[in-house]
Amino acid sequence: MELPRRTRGDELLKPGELLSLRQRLQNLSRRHDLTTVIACAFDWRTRMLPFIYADTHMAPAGVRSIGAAMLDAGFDKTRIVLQQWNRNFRPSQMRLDGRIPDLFMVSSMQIHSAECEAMIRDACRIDPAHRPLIIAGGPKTIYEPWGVFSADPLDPWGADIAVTGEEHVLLSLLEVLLSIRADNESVRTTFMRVRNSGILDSIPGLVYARTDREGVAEELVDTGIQRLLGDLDELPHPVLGYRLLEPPSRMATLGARALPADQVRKYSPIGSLVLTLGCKFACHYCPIPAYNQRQYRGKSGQRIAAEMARLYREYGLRHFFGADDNFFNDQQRTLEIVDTLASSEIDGVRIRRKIRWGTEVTIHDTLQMKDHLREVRNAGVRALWLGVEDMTAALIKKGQSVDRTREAFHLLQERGICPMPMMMHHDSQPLYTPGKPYGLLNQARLLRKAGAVSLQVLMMTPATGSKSYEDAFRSGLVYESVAGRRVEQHMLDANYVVASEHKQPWKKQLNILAAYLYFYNPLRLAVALVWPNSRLYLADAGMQVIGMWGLVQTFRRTLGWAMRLMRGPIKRATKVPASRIPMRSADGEVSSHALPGTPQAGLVQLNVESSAGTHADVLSE
Ligand code: B12
Ligand code: SF4
Repeated sequence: MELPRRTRGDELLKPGELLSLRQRLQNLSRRHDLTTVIACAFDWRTRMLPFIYADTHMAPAGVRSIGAAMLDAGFDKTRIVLQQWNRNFRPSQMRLDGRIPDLFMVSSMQIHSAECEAMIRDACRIDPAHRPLIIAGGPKTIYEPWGVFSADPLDPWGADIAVTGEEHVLLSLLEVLLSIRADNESVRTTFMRVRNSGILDSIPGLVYARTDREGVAEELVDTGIQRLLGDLDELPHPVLGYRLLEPPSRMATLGARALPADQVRKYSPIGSLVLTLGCKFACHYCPIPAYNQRQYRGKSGQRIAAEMARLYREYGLRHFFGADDNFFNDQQRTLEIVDTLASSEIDGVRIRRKIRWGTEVTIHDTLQMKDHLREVRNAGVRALWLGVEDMTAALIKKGQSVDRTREAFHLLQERGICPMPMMMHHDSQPLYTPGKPYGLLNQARLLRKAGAVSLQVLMMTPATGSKSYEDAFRSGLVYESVAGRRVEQHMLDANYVVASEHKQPWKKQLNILAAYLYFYNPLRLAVALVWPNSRLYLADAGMQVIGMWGLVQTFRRTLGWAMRLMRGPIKRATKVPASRIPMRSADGEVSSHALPGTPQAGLVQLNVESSAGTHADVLSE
């Protein structure tokens, strides 16, 4: 089920709204000496193809943006801890500026939920009198905010509040809390004092627990779907977030200082940057269009050029990854960005000579842009990840076909841009189809011949916040356990076969390994180096090395699962994984984030059918 859309015309913040909020907080922060730790949850069991290098060599933009917003607001005692770099970090032992922080924030994707929970539990070990205000956010809480709360009196733990939105939601929350914070009062005490007063209900994008018992949520109040920032130029500069990174270490505690500027590039050689957000397509398995409330948001070319130049100067960053959902989504906006970048300079030298970057696009939009791919390369673009999914469009039609995919790949190769296909394996796709382009290996071969430099093959897996999410559970497609092993959240990364109607699902698991092995192997590496057949041969060889390393990890992690799938039995899930804690909106109606099956606070039951615009219908009081 998709996130509901706000009333038409009320999806976006008013122009300038974030700027004035930032200004107000800058004034307010002078009276509050706050220390903040922002942790990025990372489950190491997810390390495998197709993201094996990027997952740890790119300081994530989510925590950096939140850190940048804090620093910009005037809270310079802020530290960002990445579990990717600090595996042993224990929130219960953290000290910043010699004291337990006032705020502890956690950011998590769904697949890193176990680590997110472990960190929150650990933070809850801090004596309540000194405990920081615990705020959870990021892609996990955007779709499943209840996942950071406990309803079990025998097992109390939980965040104080979940943010289901972006920077401005957090800053609005802080503005309210700091405006009413008494002298020497902890921020958490202020929060507890006002939580039940309804004062937070005017900030859309929050979910908090109403309770009288520490760590036990009796009901969750959802203030609704956030308003989105339309003009991303209003965001604080990303250079700020990099100043706050905790240096990599094996310690449970924090270092005395943040990572020095001259070390940033060593640990995070790729800089992820928000350029645009949103996508015009409506793939049933994708939550992105609904999350963005069908809006397409972006930064100006000038702002992007300035950000890249400053990040290059301050940290020596030369490689960037655009956090775009579909960078070519809107041709006019794309051209404005690439033309500006192509004509920009850093220290008198064209940007493309200093900076290389890549991002995500679709086949359809690449072909629409075919006359402009030279400008795209001149803007510094060297790699584009394309959602090919299934070349024959048997899974989803979004303007791709075998010929169109080939054409797009050839055009990109010709222009010196690496085409990086992202494929989706599904139940009806065989491993090999003689003479036809339908099989997975046939497509991997076609893509390779068309110039693909890397390969991503994921299994079709229900995504939270997507249109087809609940149907996958209701129809019995999704597994609960296989051969006695439960499907855990870290396995929802689409590398594991966890939702299938195939009679022999182990074949699907092995097909993915076979496709990767076909693509990444020592023979191809040798060919790439000895008989290069394109100008992109160095990138090709590099990707082969990373690919083989990742493939070893993928074998190690998923082969056992293939064996279990072979052995069985497979137990299927019967219910959508909804909140067990009752939820409601601030005015007592149905919560915007509740999935069907969620108990309604004060009411008996929610209908299991969803309806357009609302997540569930109230059956009875
Ligand atoms: C870049 C990217 C990656 C990179 C990440 C590298 C890195 N270290 O940064 C790579 C390529 C490695 C990657 C991999 C995967 N990704 Co990815 N990725 C993205 C992408 C395109 C951009 C992420 C980003 O930087 N966004 C910009 C930042 C600013 O946004 P943000 O992280 O959402 O943070 C904002 C808010 O969430 C909020 N927020 C975040 N944290 C916090 C914390 C607090 C306290 C608060 C208050 C607020 C808050 O404020 C932030 C500022 O606006 C997003 C889609 C998107 N456009 O966001 C998907 C996305 C994050 N990926 C997703 C997925 C599923 C994956 C994979 C599992 C892929 C797969 N198999 O399908 C793997 C996981 C790999 C791993 N082991 O972790 C999903 C996550 C869904 C979910 N519910 O968790 C997303 C959202 C795409 C989607 N389907 O919607 N990904
Ligand atoms: S094209 Fe990509 S981003 Fe757009 S809706 Fe489809 S899967 Fe999502």
